[in-house]
Amino acid sequence: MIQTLKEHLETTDSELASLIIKIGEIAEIISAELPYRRGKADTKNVFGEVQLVADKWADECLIEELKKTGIVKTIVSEEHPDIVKINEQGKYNVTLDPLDGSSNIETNNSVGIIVGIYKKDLPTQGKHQVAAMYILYGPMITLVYTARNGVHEFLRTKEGFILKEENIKLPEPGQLYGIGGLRKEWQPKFKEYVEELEAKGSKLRYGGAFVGDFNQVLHYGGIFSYPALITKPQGKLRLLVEAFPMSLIIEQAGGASSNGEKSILEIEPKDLNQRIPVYVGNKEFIKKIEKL
Ligand code: AFP
Repeated sequence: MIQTLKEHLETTDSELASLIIKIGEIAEIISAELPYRRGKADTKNVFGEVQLVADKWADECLIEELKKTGIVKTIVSEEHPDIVKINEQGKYNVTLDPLDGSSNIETNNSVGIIVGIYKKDLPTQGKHQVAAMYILYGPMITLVYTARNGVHEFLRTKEGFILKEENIKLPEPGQLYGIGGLRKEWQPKFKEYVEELEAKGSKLRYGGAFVGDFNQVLHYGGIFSYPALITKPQGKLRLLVEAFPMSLIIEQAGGASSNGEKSILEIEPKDLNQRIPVYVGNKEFIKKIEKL
């Protein structure tokens, strides 16, 4: 029998459920607009990256729509240098990567939205998230969420988001690896680790959008990493808007997250725009990384 996202969220706090449902609805609006918003904007984001019209628009759309809910207090977005204050009375603080992997738009490869939801004020450790989710625009639109009750995946259909897979657990043994950054920039020990994976028959799958690459690991098992690089020891991914939500999801799916030393969820953020080396996947893969 078909189960909708709303039905699945019936036992979750009603305001949190409405927020997750709302984000799913906004994601559909954004997806429908992507063909018309592909160009480059004449601005850079806080990380000095040229923004696309789509990035900026997705960000504005999410913020405007979330304002209307009345339950969002603040938002930390990849597109804003500071915390965006929404409603002092709001109950939730939200982190947004409004269009993850946006450089994939031009080639029509995967992009998506990554969201973390907190009751605590931001910035705080990822372990305080009450929920995390992502929406993946691939051949289909899927929504993956955890409200700390396991990881569940929904598929966008004419009936709305319907349950595709409940309580996803990372398959054992993990099959894939997807690693960002130039190979010549990887730390020597990490390079050896990857060569070992290759020798054991792990398959490379890398698409250049965290949402898409992560989703493959969730379904096939293995490891996704944007590692510490020789010239960029903090890697590329953003702690608050990218690493924290995905770390909660992977840990809820029975996997592990690490910055090379400990669970990413335990890291105390020093600033909103901090980057972090990311290693997420099956526990046994991540344990080995921590031993390097
Ligand atoms: P964009 O949003 O600029 O496309 O960056 C995407 C991203 O932050 C993350 O989604 C990917 O995992 C990573 O960067 C890809 O980086 P490379 O282009 O260096 O592979």
